[in-house]
Amino acid sequence: MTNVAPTYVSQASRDAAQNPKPTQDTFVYANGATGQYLKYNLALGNLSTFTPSFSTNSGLATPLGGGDADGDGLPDTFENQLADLFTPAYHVSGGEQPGTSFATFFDSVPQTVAEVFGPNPPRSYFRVTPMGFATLSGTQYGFLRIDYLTLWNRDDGLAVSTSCRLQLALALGLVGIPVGQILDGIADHPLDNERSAVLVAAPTPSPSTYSFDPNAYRIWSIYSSAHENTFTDQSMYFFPDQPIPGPAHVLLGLSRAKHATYFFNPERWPLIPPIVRNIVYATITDLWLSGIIDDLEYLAYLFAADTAFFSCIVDHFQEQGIDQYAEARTNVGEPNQPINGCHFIQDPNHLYPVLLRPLWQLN
Ligand SMILES: [Ca+2]
Ligand SMILES: [Ca+2]
Repeated sequence: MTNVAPTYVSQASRDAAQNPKPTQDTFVYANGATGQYLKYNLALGNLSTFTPSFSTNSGLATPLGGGDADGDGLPDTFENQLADLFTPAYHVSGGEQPGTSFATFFDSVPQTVAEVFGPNPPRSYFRVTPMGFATLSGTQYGFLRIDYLTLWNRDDGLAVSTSCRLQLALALGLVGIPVGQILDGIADHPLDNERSAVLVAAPTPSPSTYSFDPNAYRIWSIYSSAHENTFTDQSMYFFPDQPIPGPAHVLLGLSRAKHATYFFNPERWPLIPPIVRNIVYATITDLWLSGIIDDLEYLAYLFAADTAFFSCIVDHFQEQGIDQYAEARTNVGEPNQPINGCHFIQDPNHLYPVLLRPLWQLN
């Protein structure tokens, strides 16, 4: 008797779905200000190749201030100008629940919502912080990290039906992963601090001194945070072939309800990590090959895995057809020296550890 796997009608679609191609075209728009976009290619490990797009004019002047209010050695004026040169343009998903919006917060801990705005246009906060120096090809560069925060009053959670829960439990039960923790991680909750970040660098005007000329800086890497530090973490890094001069504004998609940040349209983007999905499919095949499950059970397990991975536990996004710069952009200062009424970033259960978490390491 030969082992021939029973035909499964959605095999092809499953294979395609395991390596979904982000819909690049979704983010190529004519910009009202300049009509210009620059494109960069990248290959990102086991993720699909995709092409972030950039526009070149944020169209909003950032208020300037003197001094160095957050005490990090970078003048306020410079921080604001630099952040403005690279501020993202956001595609905010349609279909948010009424009342779910970008928020401002009281100048205190714990982080507490003061007012809500939008979600159109978005509202953002940023932090510019020194990272150190590195010498490449005989030129010393000063590196800065810019966090761009999109802070919501709440996360409405991923809608997971009872049927979806059962399919997920069936699929993950095969490999001994309890679903409770995953479902907790994608459940609704008050507050929703999301972000992207940019690593920029400029040649130093003198040894180990940062340039305070914003126009001298270029993007070396971009980070998009999605379900950061959870089982379903989909955060990604983009490393351009050549550093990107400003002004350059990466276009980001913010998923519905969860507000995860992507370089592309994340509609139906699978959240269960590829390695877990592959182990589940391999296990199903092994069980069938060794005769532990019969043809019917084999198909039932495949159906459960397909449904759970590619229909249930996925992000959602409704394109509104516009990319928008944040209407208000506020410099939060540093975690240990907040400015502009942003002491809420010191909440130890929310932004404080997030802002201190390293995103890039200089060698
Ligand atoms: Ca400063
Ligand atoms: Ca700063």
